[in-house]
Amino acid sequence: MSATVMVLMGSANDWDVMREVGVELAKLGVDWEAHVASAHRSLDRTVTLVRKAEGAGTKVFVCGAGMAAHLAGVVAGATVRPVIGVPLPGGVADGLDALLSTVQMPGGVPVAAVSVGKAGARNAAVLAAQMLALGDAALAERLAGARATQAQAVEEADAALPRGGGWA
Ligand code: RP5
Repeated sequence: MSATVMVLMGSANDWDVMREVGVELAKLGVDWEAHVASAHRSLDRTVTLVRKAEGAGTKVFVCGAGMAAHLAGVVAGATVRPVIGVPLPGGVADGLDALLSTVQMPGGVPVAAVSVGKAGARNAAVLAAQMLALGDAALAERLAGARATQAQAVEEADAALPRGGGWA
């Protein structure tokens, strides 16, 4: 049995950003596992890993890559499970390059692209949880709770601002 969400990244250097996927999934009570698997440097192993995981119960794949970011697309070609791509900064155009690679999938092989970098890693986790919540009422409730907590934090930040004349 493999984890419900499999997090893949093209390089160990991507972990600083991609760990945010695990942090967010753990908060939502979704089990996950992470692997370094490169579309370019270890193609055969990547495809084998994905096919095995699909057979062993993984429901959603989250793939982070930078530069010529082909990992999410390669994974999408190897599975019919949903694939979410996180474009990572660091290339010559600092993430715009990876974003363009991630969003330009040919018709018939979708990758859901999220924001570049840490915000994208967080959003990939939330989006994966939202997909899983379609068949899991308890997870849907936890997602609603997380949204409420987030809204409350904005209210608290607003309330903490100094008002008229408080800047001196
Ligand atoms: C991509 O190339 C990886 O996802 C990483 O973001 C980038 C650079 O990899 P390293 O040279 O740092 O291992 O495949």
